[in-house]
Amino acid sequence: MQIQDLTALLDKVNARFVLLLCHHNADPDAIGAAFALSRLLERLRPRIRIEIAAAEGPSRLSRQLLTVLPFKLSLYPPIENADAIVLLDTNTIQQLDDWADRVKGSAVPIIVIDHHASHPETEKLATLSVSDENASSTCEIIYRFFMDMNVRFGEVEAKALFLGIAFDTRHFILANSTTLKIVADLIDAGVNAREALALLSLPMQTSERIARLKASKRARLVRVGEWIVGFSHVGAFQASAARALISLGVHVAIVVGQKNERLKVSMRSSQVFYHATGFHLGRDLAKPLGEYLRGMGGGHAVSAGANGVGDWEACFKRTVRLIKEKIKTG
Ligand SMILES: [Mn+2]
Repeated sequence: MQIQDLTALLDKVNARFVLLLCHHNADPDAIGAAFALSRLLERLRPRIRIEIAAAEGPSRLSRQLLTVLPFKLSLYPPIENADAIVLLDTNTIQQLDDWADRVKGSAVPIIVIDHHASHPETEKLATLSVSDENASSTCEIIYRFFMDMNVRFGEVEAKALFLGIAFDTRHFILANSTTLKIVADLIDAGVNAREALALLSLPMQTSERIARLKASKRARLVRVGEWIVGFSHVGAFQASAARALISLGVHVAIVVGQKNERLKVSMRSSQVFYHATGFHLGRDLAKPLGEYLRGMGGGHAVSAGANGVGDWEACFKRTVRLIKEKIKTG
């Protein structure tokens, strides 16, 4: 599908009201793409009224972007009144939560614009669809629509597209040269990249900062061969505190939260540690530690958690033993 197919379809059904829907907890890509598309359609078909909505509202991060993008999401979109419905960044209709059945039951054309592998059920429902897996983001597809129609975007549309691309490529780590050329064009259109990227991180709450600082102040360090294991305890934000210890320089961080007898343990390790030792936090530490604490544990290679009963001193000793045993025999 191309943008011309979309406008032709809107003309065919004589559309006067078009609804743009984003998936639940809409991320910056969905929000940016919906806003930029609404601006493009306004230029191409000025008489069409457009509303944008996100199932269950936008994500916390997207809410921050909405403070700089000049549009409002409709809280109760009149789905039944739409002459056409466009789904953005939405792979399956279930991602529309409570609105899914109403959209499914609608007799009007449904247009899907997405960059994930297309889902058969969604394809069946769609009158028109793009599911371009080569695109970094839905925003990249919308950028191409602007190019295809020879419509130059303003600074604010460029910013919306930039934010969506930056978010979906994890700040361009996943971007290829095509995407980076688009990004350069958006910056040429007036986007201040540094200011825009700052919008993509949420300010840390004071309580979280204090938890991280306390955890580092209380940290006990143990050397296991060439590796540094950091152990600490804090009342809240254990996972964040463990990440903080890793960024300070430990290879393995274990942060315990204790409430009466109950223990909650968050663990993180550095990639370097995992690749050199093969020590899998979920399998080799969280699981046996959870059993030792008469609770449960598990997780991924460099990020895991456990809970149970006991005290943090015992937990500390056990952890060091588990790491020593495994690294020696492994
Ligand atoms: Mn996306």
